[in-house]
Amino acid sequence: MFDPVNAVFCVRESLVNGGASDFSVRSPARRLQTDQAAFCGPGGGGFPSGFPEERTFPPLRRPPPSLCLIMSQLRLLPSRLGAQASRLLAPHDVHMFNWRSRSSGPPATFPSGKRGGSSSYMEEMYFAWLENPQSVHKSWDSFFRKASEEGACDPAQPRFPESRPAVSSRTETSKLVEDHLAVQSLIRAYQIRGHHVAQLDPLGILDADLDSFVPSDLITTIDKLAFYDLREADLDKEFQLPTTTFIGGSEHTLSLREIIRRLESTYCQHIGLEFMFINDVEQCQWIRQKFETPGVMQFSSEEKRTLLARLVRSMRFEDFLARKWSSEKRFGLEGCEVMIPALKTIIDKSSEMGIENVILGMPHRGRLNVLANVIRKDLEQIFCQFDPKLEAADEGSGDVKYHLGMYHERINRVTNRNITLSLVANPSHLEAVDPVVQGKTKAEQFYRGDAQGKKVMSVLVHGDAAFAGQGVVYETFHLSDLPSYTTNGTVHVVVNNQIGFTTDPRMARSSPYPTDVARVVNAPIFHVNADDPEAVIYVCSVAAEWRNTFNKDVVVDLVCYRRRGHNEMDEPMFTQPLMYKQIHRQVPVLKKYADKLIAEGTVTLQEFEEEIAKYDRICEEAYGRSKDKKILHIKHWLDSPWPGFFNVDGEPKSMTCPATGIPEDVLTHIGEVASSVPVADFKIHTGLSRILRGRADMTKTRTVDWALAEYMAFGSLLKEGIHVRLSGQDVERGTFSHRHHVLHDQEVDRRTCVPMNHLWPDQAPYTVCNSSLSEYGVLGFELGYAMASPNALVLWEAQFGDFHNTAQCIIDQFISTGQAKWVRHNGIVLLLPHGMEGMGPEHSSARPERFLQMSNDDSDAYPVFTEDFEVSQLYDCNWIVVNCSTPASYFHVLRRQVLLPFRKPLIIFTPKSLLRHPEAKSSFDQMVSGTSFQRVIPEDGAATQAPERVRRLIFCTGKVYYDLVKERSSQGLEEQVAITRLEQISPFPFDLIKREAEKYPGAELVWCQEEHKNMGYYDYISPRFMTILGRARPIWYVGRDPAAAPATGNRNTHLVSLKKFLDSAFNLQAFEGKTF
Ligand SMILES: Cc1ncc(C[n+]2csc(CCOP(=O)(O)OP(=O)(O)O)c2C)c(N)n1
Ligand SMILES: [Mg+2]
Repeated sequence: MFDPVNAVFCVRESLVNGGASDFSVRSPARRLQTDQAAFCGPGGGGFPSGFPEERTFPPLRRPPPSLCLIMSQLRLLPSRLGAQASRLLAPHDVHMFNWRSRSSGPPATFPSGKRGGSSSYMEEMYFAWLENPQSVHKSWDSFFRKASEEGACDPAQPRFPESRPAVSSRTETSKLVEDHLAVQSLIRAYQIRGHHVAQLDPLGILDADLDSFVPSDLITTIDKLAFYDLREADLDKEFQLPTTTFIGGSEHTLSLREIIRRLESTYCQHIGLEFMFINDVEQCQWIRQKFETPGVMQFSSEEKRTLLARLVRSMRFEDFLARKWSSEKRFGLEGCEVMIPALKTIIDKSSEMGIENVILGMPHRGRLNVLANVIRKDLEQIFCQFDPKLEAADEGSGDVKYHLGMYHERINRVTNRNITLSLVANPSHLEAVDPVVQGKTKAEQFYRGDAQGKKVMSVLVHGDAAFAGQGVVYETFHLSDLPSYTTNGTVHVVVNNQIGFTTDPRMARSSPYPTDVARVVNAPIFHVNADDPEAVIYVCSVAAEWRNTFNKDVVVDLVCYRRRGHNEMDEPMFTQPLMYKQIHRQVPVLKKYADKLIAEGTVTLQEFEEEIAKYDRICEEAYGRSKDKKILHIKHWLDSPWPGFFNVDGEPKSMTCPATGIPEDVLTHIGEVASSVPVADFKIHTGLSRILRGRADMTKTRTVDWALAEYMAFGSLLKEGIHVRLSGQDVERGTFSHRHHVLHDQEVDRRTCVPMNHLWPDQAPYTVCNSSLSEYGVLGFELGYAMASPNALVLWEAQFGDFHNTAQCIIDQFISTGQAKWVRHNGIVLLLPHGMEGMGPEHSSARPERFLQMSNDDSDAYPVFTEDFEVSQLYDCNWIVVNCSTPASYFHVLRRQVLLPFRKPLIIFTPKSLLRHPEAKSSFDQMVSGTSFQRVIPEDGAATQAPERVRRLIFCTGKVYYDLVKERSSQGLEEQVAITRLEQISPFPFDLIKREAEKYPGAELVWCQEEHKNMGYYDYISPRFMTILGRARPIWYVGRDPAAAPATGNRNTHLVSLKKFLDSAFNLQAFEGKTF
């Protein structure tokens, strides 16, 4: 059945949107021109020639002139609404326009038969009516009947009568249409802009959107009706409701008065909805239905009592801590106590919808409360954290209590289903944990085969200032819909206490709301006044339902306040005097809600008091037990346990460094697959065919280059059931076009093949994924991914090594320190292309000095060389730093990473020119069973024949080795100068360095590096050499002079400085007479 009011709305919308109505299937810009001509232009127009639909479009028929007139009036409406209306409508409409022009068909909610072409809609209905007046809605019937009588038109007549209809009836008809149109746009105005006037601030002093401007198209006073050319007298007229609203419930018409009342109550009370920018009409409809339908926010008394009980816990927990430890920092939740029931609702609803595992990330505010009342960590363990006398039982330096993580499996009491909750430990650095949580969530989904995110989901809690201010939030949002990074939707909860430490939101952000960043991914944003617990709970329930229906992000903005200072020691009146005067007057939400429930008879005062007493008792008892504790176990705060990986005491099951070589037939098989296209009818680029032929040749001759060595490391681990994931910018091909892990069919669009996944039928899966152009977000993500399981090799590759510094926070706060702070192992691998190759100050240095400076092995302690020195050194270190000089070395260190009985982050400085260097090849002999990673590769040439006659022993690492060898050969110094490579720089191979130095007792010891002296490795190796040599022999420096920039931008300068330090390296008189 057609519906005239909606038809009018369609026409109106198409005009306002520049033709881009929700249900158009044609190019909107064109439609505006062509359809107008078709209706009213002198020759009937139609589509311009060449327009694809030209051939199929039916011959033009004309509606009667009275309808033509109405339609042309409708087109003029935006200009009549005035510039202000156009301005207000513009941003959204432009959005719609863009979307529609890309759309391929009408959205499901509007069947094309019903809503086919918007601006010709009235015309379509007219012809439908002509054919059968019963086929259209009765209002259309009477409308056309009247118009026909007035216009006395007969569409079968080719000529229209000259006479115009009577002015008065024409005006009446136009007015009817215009009033309906006005009501449509009024409804739409509320849907788009109602949130601007919603009462979101519990304090009633700030507008949540930082703007007191009231949109002129919201009926906040009766005179605003004039905006729509409506009058007070129209308030009691009935209007047809469009299908784009649900305010009518089962009613199809409502009086204007009731329409406004219902819109006000949906959009302008304690909930402010931002969703009309979403490009998917079905999703918009879903939200409209959830919030507009009358009576949706009704709670049973059982639900209200549960909510009250949860508020009691939230509030009394903070009160208890405040009573017991009044001068301790805890970043209490007071002012946003509702966050606890809010999170619990999200979890309950998600559990109801099938979620079994929720991974949370959150900052300081209210964290202890979440641990106690959401994750349900034992209260006594929380209270122990307040006892300064307790001794730490675990290794590591630990962390403050409001950064620790947690993992808990339990029964969800509402749904009676199992649920696993984990809160990821995080540093003080706000929002840094966001991508880490997403990575862990993705991994958990991957291991469970939960590709759609139906079992595992993430929840991120944010502060208002941090959410708006920290760029990593944006980076994380941009991962949310990428196939290899999506977690299929996250529920974001913002604790919007309208302050960031001492900074007012008006100084902290330029966007109206702190949540605007979420708009980039079309996430709906639900603002809610945190002093209305029922509104909060409803919003959270819808948010969880949204996530689990559409698998997209959603934001809940809890607009609240902060009752105390930034922490419990702070005086907020210094900087926010007026705000805090109001806060001191503010009745706590628990009291307000309890009063309400008592007044309405849902609970009695006595029941309420008993609930409080019960929880206070629970706290007191736990406090009593906590006082008996003598030892603090950080292991109790682990967010990602790895069952079965360690022994029952949490120690490695062995302390051996396994051999990393593999059988030759495995090497050969991987080499063959790496040089093939394992699927039929797949045409690869000819250049790539050449590369694959090269790999085949290498395999036949039992050699590998860098890329093939990497292939063999990954492939062999996959064979052993180890999942491998390589992520980073352009990693699939490799920045230097050497890897080619994804083959692209040259003739079929988007047809690809990953030969690594065709190695063995029962192998583990390999994921290689080009990331978004982010380092902070993506490295954080991969770190989180690596956190989920020890049985995976997870690698992040920087495009060039120096780009890692935009992810410095992840490196400093998580990777280098994670285990010390949170007793959590992580085996992430960073591949950082590094090397001075005349490419300028950027792209040259991966800044090895920074990683080495953060290595925790003691430069001054002479080590005890136990039998397991190599492995125990690895166990004790905070990370491993290597610079491999051969493909075999790279192969072994990758394999060792997974075969070790514990996990440590591994930093690998990877080469650029060595990728194709003819000398940088390894033989299968260096990779077969029985071989293993060599931390140091000693000199094996002529110098070893008579070591006592060697004049100089040069130690180096990485690519400079090849420059040194070439120079030595050109100077014919092979017998006088030995060259030894450090493949593992940290932990420092004291034992092997000692052995090497002792092998050449008469040699001068030189450290040679291509980096500038204040960079690279020198500052790290120098004191360690001193320690191991007992300060008896100097270690001389050869390399580039100190500098501010890591490399010169001038190629000639680069070559001159290279020559200069190579000359010094082989000038055997260079250090004569010098003291150290
Ligand atoms: C990246 C980063 N910069 C600065 C800080 C210092 N800092 C700690 S809390 C805070 C204010 C946070 O405000 P908001 O995000 O609104 O959270 P709230 O404390 O209000 O809950 C600041 C600036 C930090 N922890 N992290
Ligand atoms: Mg804040």
